[in-house]
Amino acid sequence: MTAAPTSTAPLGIALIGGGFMADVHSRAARAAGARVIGLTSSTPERSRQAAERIGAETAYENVDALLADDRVDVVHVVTPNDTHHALTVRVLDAGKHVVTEKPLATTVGEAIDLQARAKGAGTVATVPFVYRFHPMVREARARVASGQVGPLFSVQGAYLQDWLLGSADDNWRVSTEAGGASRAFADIGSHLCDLLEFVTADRLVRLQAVTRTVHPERASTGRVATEDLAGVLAETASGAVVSLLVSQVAPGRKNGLVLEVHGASESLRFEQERPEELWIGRRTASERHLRNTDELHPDAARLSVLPPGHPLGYQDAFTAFAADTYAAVRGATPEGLPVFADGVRATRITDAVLASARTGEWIAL
Ligand code: SOE
Repeated sequence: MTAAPTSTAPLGIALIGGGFMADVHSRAARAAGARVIGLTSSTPERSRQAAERIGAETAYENVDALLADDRVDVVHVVTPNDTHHALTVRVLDAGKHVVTEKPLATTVGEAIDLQARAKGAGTVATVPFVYRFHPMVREARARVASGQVGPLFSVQGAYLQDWLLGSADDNWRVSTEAGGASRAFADIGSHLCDLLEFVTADRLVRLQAVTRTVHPERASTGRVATEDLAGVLAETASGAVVSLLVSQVAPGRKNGLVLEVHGASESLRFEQERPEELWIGRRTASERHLRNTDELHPDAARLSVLPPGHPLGYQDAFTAFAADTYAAVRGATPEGLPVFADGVRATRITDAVLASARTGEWIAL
């Protein structure tokens, strides 16, 4: 069991990985009060460049050097998906707390293995399903929990991007070797399903899916086996009917995550590109509910760290996630912290989507 730090000195964090997400994680870590000690990337040269870019104190030669540094309490693993399992095992073996990017692993078995190892190590082990940390998501969740929305009839969700629209667009995520068997669904469908289950406190129990690879060849990957888009029909434990669309080839959509739930009394709609709003649909009078600290449920108010009219966004959600991870390292139990069990859940849903797309069958979860 890794002991919680007793001093109130800032926690030391380090990153494995030097891409875009290293920037996002390091900004969040600093804003959450941690000290960004160092970083290591795929080569010593890249480690130096990335450490300089994010302003980390140390560029480690390799992962061993990072793990040997006693100043590091928490390691953020922000590397390509195929490396998550092996690197996270090493972090846990070194007795450090860990944040591993989603997907937690590229197979359900490896994700379960990490969950078991984290439990054995007694460390805090979290996965950045950060959209949970928008105050208006917490507001939606509280409204469902309080019964204001009523029994759920249906849920409609989408997560649409266009950064892989053309066959010339490419990225390591496209390759099965680096990204895993699923791409669009593992990368962003996982966020959507996590948010759906988080907001509704309902579980997907069975699903049917269709996937498409619209570009069978891409510039540097060559032959592509991972999906560009997925359509999912599902049912929840409470009997709600769910329809989801996930695509990385939807022109004009940048990071368009939308979740709309329909209950017997109210509908709720959250759009991650307009995170300061929650649409509350009623048969008589619908409203655009803006973040307003006086009116929010307590869990939403807790995350509402700027006064109304001073917009919070993606990076703030990341900061709140980091702050709650570090609070857990210090022994707290923050509400709604996404842990490795949630990472395992996402890999199971992704697996079911691929299995259904392959067989045409409904898959039970
Ligand atoms: C790219 O699709 C990406 O950066 C995802 O990997 C993130 O999880 C998502 O939050 C934004 O889009």
